[in-house]
Amino acid sequence: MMQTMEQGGAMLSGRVLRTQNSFFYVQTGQGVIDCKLRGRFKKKELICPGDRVEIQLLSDGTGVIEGLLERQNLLKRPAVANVDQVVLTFAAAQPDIHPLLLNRFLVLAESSAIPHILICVNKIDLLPMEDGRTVLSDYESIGYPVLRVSAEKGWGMDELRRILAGRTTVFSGPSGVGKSSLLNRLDTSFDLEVGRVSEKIKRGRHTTRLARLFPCEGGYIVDTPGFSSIEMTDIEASELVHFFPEFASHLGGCRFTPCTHSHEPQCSIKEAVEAGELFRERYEAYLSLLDEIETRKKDYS
Ligand SMILES: Nc1nc2c(ncn2[C@@H]2O[C@H](COP(=O)(O)OP(=O)(O)OP(=O)(O)O)[C@@H](O)[C@H]2O)c(=O)[nH]1
Ligand SMILES: [Mg+2]
Ligand SMILES: [Zn+2]
Repeated sequence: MMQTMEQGGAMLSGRVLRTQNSFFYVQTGQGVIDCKLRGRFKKKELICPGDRVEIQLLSDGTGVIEGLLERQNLLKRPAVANVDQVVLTFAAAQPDIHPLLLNRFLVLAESSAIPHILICVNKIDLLPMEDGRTVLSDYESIGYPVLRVSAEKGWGMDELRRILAGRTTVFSGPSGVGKSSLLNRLDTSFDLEVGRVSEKIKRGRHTTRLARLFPCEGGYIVDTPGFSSIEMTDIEASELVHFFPEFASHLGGCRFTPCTHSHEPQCSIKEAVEAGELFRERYEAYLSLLDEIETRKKDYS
């Protein structure tokens, strides 16, 4: 028994940086090791970037993933495990910010139990100075930190670096907003491919294809492919309101229970919107997403 155990190489723990076909690139204390999966994993578990794993080192320098450590959380689109913070990246222009899309990304991050959610507005160089300072200030007032940066000019990079220190940070957002450009600006050795925004439709070209972790500032930053839409597939209508954190203090006073805060009279959420205590753009996003979830339910029943 002892002998068979000793035949295997050393066990190491590490972090999955990226996956490609059946290979997993794992950062360990001994560098990045190309790993395959032990057969028993193949069906049951899907290992994704960000996962913490145990690997066995083989004599040829490659490894085999033997164990998957428990996840703190999982961001679903794109799949990244053990995320400390999400930086939802949008562009001040080219492409313009679509409030509903921004809110979809916010709800997705809230529903994935990511501890810190920030908004980053890139391409601030495309706006007149005064507008640049206030873009998305409404979101700041409800508690989401907003960073206003320019990858092209290098503006805001020191602040970004401070935020990244020691954490695993996912940059997500639509295609063409400059996620890869920002990462390149933080560390030129990443040398990530950057795409042009189409002149005609003002959209990105989906240049980045896979989520990938890069060591940075004592933590990791994750470049991800841009999404033009995110479906609310795993969210129930009744829980949606809880993913709008600033609505919480206005809950509990509705006449009807349950209340969907849409068509019901004497609804404390609607009253707060009318009184200007809740921001209408957020409430409208809530209604759109609620409608989408309810329609989806009808489709399947
Ligand atoms: N004016 C301006 N353009 C920028 C800035 N940052 C990025 N760009 C341009 O925006 C375009 C898209 O940049 P990418 O970094 O490929 O965008 P992305 O978010 O990684 O896009 P996907 O990988 O497709 O999701 C490129 O033409 C960049 O040069 C900026 O700060 N200012
Ligand atoms: Mg990219
Ligand atoms: Zn209500």
